[in-house]
Amino acid sequence: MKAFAQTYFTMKERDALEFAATRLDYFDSGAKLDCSEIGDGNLNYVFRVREETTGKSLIIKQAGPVARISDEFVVSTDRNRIETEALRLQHKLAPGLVPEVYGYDPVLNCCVMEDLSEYRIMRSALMEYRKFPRFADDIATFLVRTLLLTSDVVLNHKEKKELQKKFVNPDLCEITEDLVYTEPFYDCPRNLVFPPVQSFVREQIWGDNRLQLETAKLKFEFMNHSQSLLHGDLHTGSIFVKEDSTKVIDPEFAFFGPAGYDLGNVVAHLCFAHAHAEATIKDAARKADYTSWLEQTIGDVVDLFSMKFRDAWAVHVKEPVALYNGFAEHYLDSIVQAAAAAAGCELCRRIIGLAQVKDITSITDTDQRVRAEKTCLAAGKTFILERARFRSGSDFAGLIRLVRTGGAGF
Ligand code: SR1
Ligand code: MG
Repeated sequence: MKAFAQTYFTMKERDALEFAATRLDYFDSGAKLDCSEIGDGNLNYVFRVREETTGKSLIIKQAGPVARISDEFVVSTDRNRIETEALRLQHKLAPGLVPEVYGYDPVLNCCVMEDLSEYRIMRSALMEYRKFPRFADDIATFLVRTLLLTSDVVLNHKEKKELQKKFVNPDLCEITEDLVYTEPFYDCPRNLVFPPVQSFVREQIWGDNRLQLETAKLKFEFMNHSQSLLHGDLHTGSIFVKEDSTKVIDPEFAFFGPAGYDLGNVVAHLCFAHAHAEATIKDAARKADYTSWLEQTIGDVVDLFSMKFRDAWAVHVKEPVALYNGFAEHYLDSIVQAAAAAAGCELCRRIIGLAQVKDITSITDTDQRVRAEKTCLAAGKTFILERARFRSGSDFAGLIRLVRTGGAGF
């Protein structure tokens, strides 16, 4: 890619268009292009540049110096380099499951990549009660390949440490340490608690020292367990879906952390979709059908992850001590338990903390929203406190069923 600017500036639509027209060898010279900013995430600017006549298009994603959600978050624009490198590596490890990167500009901190306009953001599609039959299998493949193949049980230990250097991501890790592991578990001024659940939160979450202690342990686990290269923010807004295809986007939070974190995030956001469906589908049969599909999908994601993980272990793990009898099971069990804990923290933080999810905030009926929020918090708390008992897909799906029917003791 040719250099565009000597110094960084945040692009507007016309700049992104000029960048695409003059600095990329993607469109024919003289092509009539249009550009729109389509980003709806918390952090970055996303431009789609399209040639009207041919329909050829691409995406330019630029990191701004502060987060879009709030300029309280001053975040290094180097996160775009991290995202680009993560996408390139994930593309190699899990072909077909991430967009193709066309280029990266180190001055403007922007990444040029494949446009996935024919896909939908999974969160919005789930909020319209769509089903995606390939999803569980695809995401399990993505998780196993990106997590196992970047870990010390597969990589040469020095190569892994070299790789780790590229993914030191202090600013975005700090966001997770604060927003996921710290603020939701005390009465932090930055929290956004829906007033009708305030007393429940105060009693069940902030008033529970046992829960706080476990979240402290999990925070240090997140910071100190450099097991695998994580996506780091694998919610349903970071996943594009079609009936027959899945693409994972947005790995700017990538760093070496505990492998269960990504799996737990996927589970948590399927739980939000479940809570949304429970609250908003009026017809009982339709509701039962869709929530059962989500429960089945939660279970399948976990079970397919475990199955594919064991298969990939047999092929890729060469480290002699990892081949001792019983070690593979110990390793996998601890990832699944960590996933339960991560799902729990994510469920609590999206209800209590600053960065919330539309699945819940869009519920207009107050009683239904209160019920949805309490369900997520109750499930989240159980995932954290009882993480050691979560092993199979049915353990995960079973908790959601139990909490929904009021059988979890809250
Ligand atoms: C300040 S960023 C808030 C949240 O948005 C991102 O997608 C991450 O989930 C982060 O926690
Ligand atoms: Mg993101």
